[in-house]
Amino acid sequence: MPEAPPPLAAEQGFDALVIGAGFAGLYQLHALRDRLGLRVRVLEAADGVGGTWWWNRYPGARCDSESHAYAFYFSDDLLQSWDWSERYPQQPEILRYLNHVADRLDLKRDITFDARVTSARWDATAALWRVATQDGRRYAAPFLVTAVGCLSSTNMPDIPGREDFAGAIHHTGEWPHEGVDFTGKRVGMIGTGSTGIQAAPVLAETAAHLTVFQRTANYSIPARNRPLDEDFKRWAKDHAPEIKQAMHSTPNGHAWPIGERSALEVDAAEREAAFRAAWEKGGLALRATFRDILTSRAANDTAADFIKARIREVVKDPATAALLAEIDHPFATKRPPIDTGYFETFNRDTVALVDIRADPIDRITPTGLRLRSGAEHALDVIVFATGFDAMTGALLRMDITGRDGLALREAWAAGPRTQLGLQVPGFPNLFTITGPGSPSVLTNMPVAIEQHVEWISDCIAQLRRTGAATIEATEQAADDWVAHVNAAANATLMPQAGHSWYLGANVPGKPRVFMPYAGGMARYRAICAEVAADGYRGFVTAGQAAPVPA
Ligand code: NA7
Repeated sequence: MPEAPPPLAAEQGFDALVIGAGFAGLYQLHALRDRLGLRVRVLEAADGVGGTWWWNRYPGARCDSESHAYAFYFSDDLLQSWDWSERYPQQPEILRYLNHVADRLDLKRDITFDARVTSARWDATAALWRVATQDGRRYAAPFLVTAVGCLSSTNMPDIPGREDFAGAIHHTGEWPHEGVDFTGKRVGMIGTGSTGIQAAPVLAETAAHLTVFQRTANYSIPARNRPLDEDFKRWAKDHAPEIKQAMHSTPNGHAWPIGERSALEVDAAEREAAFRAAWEKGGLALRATFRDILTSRAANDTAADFIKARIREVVKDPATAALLAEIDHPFATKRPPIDTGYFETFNRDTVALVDIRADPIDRITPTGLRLRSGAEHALDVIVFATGFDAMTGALLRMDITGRDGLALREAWAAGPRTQLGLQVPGFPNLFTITGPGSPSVLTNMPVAIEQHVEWISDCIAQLRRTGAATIEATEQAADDWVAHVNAAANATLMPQAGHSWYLGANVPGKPRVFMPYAGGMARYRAICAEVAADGYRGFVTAGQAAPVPA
């Protein structure tokens, strides 16, 4: 006879449940607990805080936002009590920062670690979300906030033969905590997105040989990373209010403005000088050199041609250079990587580039990878830098069910539908931080996260003041917002990158819908504020909870 399953622990009740303890979950816990006085529990799958930065420990993992901007700005104490060491922070430093935040705000006592959420169901009678975790524990609360990140559900391509491989296979997004020793190993890396572009130079330093398997050639701009000097650190602390103000005024939440001129209104020499200056300075600001790089194909071509010329200049072998520079989409229409020595890496004798667009991977064999042509690549380790089931993957794998048994998977069968990326019709009191339909991945993430956390917290505070039990986005509002998100994307060149994860195109079978809001963070912030000021237009409130004094 099969053994009886262990009895489920008694359900624990809270005012709000938050899923995830990265940037978003930590701030959401602080905002609801310490400002609103709610009883909050955070459920986190990992055994520590950090979210994305807990999982992504691959060699070279680094943030593409500048460190002084990649931080919480809601608390002067946090800003003044932390020093970043480099222009672009490495993963271990960001993880230390998030632990510093959690300790400074005394957050860990309200986080349950090793608690992967496996289901969340709306109980309409009790007006409660009932949430279960993998270990069989159960929780309930009127409000459920997902803080699961946009890039947290790994995309592992279904290449046959994985189980036959005699060596080791690792995905960059689930990297072993003890690290991987590549010394003397023949390494194959699949994927040339931001991750592969960061990892390749570091892998090449220790591996006996590195083969990069490229399906789509990619632009990349030098990061020009460097240690920060004391003067800069002091300046950033002293000017925190101005930096915050600047980040809030730009479309992408970075502190630099978008150029006012068109790339086409200056002559070739002036344009070249502007691109050259941005290239030498390093970082993502190159795409802001001129105002129309993301909106005019002709303007974009000038930036694309500039970068392709740099690739051909750096890479010595003409065939390799041609393959790296044969980029099929406009610049910055896929997430533009920044790098430390990526193209230079291909000048090493021990590094090879293989074009798997022309000759796709057929299967993994016991000794390596075989391509469709029959070519064999002998490998000891395969690194999948193949990205994520972005924006919706982590939400859909949690088995969320709303009103009348509606599964989120069903509601989003044709692609995500949200009001402002914050709520989904049919799912009362569920809030999705940096959800699809919000600017999220098109911005400097902490800026987007702070705005969402504050909007959600204000909304919950307002409900408690009025005594309403639930809030839910209307179908009409979601339809209107999806139309607006599409229009905003179509006003840019971004939908032209047909294989980008912004469109869900990297995951076989995923609906092709442009998911993030491309209308800009500043405009989005204004829309969200207007919606709230207009009595939460596009949402309905219902029911009667006991009003709570403000
Ligand atoms: P990305 O940007 O999605 O890049 C994944 C890479 O892996 C990209 O080059 C893909 O090629 C390639 N890929 C994906 N699936 C396959 C298969 N089946 N075969 C071959 N190659 C494949 O993920 P990253 O982790 O680099 O970056 C994610 C974000 O994290 C990044 O944008 C930052 O915001 C941080 P493709 O282009 O699809 O042809």
